[in-house]
Amino acid sequence: MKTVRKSALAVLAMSAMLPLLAQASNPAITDTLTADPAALVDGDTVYLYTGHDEAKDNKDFYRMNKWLVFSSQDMVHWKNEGSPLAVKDFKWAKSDAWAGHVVKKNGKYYWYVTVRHRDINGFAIGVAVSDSPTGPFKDALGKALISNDMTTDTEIDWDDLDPAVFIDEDGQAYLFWGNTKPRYAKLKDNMVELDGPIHSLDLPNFTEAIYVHKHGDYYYLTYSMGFPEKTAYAMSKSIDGPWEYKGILNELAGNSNTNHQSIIEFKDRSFFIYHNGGTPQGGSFRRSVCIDDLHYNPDGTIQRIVMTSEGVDPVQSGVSRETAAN
Ligand code: FUB
Repeated sequence: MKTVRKSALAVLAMSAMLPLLAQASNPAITDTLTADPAALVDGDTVYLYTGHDEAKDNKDFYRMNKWLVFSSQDMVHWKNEGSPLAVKDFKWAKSDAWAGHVVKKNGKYYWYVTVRHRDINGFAIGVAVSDSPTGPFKDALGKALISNDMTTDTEIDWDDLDPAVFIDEDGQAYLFWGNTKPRYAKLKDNMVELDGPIHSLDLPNFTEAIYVHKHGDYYYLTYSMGFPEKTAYAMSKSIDGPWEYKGILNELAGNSNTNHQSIIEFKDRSFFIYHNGGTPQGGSFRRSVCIDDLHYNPDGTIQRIVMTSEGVDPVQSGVSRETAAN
């Protein structure tokens, strides 16, 4: 009897500890399909902005009409904040809510997105703005920020996609984007106008999903390489380059032929956020966001990502995976 009571108490004690020991898994979000992650650290919260795959199966193509937002304080528990932005919010856009990126500047949140233009052939980049990280967002310009007729040096009409904005320590913002040809331009302080010419970059086997971040003394430029895509990276001491190619950062993302990354630092840890087709019936057009740890070497290079099923340990709980196992 005593033993039974002791075991019951042990079970009770264990279940009381469960929230503390909560462990992530990959994919990190499983209640809906999420692709093309872009994360923003804002105080104690990480906001995760994603696309939403609606393809019925993986013989289909991308069916994407809106974007989603999730929030977390520990990188493990994600609150679904709904969909505060859709293609229909851009009157000049026709379809295709492809990859986007959100940054905060002067207390406002700017969401740069890929859409197909209604009147100008090809893909385009729009920008929406909000006073809150979870919206509502509204078209900040009433027209495209970048349209395909502004970049006429490729033969494809999908070269203007996957916007990513980097804001340097001096407050200067840069818009990066492109497919097959990586490009960047300065943004004015109002965040909705280019400030100067569009520059091209030279990156080996560049496909898309360009993303720029800074850590220590280095700028890092990550991007999808080849097809199916691996994530590669380059480093520089200056935002204007030259960029030194450093190799593969992430291997093929399982059964997804695209690979799209976001890299953040949150509470002294670094995270690599990407997508694969890891949910049941998942695949290249039914993708899901995953999160794994990212580690720098002492010389500033980045260790190759280890994609895991277990995901990351929670931030802030004070209970690491190792402690929990003991
Ligand atoms: O989600 C549609 C497209 O697939 C994105 O724009 C690319 O980055 C790739 O992930």
